[in-house]
Amino acid sequence: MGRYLTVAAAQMGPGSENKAENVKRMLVLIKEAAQQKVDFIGFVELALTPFFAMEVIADYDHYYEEQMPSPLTEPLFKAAREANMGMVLPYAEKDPLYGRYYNSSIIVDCDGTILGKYRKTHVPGAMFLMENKQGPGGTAQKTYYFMEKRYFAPGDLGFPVFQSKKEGAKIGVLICFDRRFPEACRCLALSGAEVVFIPYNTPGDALLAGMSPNMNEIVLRTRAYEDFFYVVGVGRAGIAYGRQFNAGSLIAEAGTGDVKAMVSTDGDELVSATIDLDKVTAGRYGYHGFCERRPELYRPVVL
Ligand code: CDT
Repeated sequence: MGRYLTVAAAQMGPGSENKAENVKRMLVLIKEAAQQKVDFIGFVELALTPFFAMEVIADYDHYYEEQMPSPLTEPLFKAAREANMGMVLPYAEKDPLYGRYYNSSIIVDCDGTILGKYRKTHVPGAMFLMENKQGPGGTAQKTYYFMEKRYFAPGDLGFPVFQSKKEGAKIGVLICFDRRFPEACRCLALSGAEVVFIPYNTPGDALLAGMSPNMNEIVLRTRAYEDFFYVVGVGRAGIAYGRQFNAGSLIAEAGTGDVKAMVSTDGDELVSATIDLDKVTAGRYGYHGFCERRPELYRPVVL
């Protein structure tokens, strides 16, 4: 008898400035997930707001939540709990004690218990990105800043793994840019993560900056392959701030990187798949060779 879990990626189009509107759309996605008997649903990075890091904004305090659940998010907790569904809920966090801001995600179990929090570790900073494909020297090139460093401190919670009451599933979370760091993913694998939720906001310009338009899919599937966990990638879709966001939410198979499920639209869409958690440890320490690791030789990776 395996340990099976049905997981879902709740992709969302551009976020509204009205946070309650975003919550309404999320409730629709939870309702759909309940109909599909989903055990754990993952939302997109900064699900409660627009991806405001695309601009320099003077007044931004209103984007952040100081507590969870907050009055705004209580309906999400209630709907998920009533559907016996766990939830990965990414949001802009203000730590009231220190007044620091983080790009975070709360991890909520099927009975509404908060299992814990993850704070995005790798925060991308101001970068010049080319608006056209000609690159440096091109005539129509334009630059912009990717402003996350203005709005978020680097996460300080490491790479925790959370255990759900549902099948004892071991759940990890990385947020967007984090997925590009194999070290972060390997930390989760070595801590036993069986399924990793990866919410993201990837604007098209980031893909033009010398990257393949397939970058997101390649990275998500590669992490599932090399770290032998299931990946639930949850993307922002549609056009916002004049830029096309990547979409492409998918669920990738542990150990192979095969796509188990993928969205087909460029807007709000739920995609789900049933995963076999028992496959993970067996495969990781079996044919995938984790027992042959030589950490004594990997010192450069941690310096
Ligand atoms: N949100 C986020 O972390 N986006 C990064 C792009 C950074 S490069 C401008 C990503 O990896 O998609």
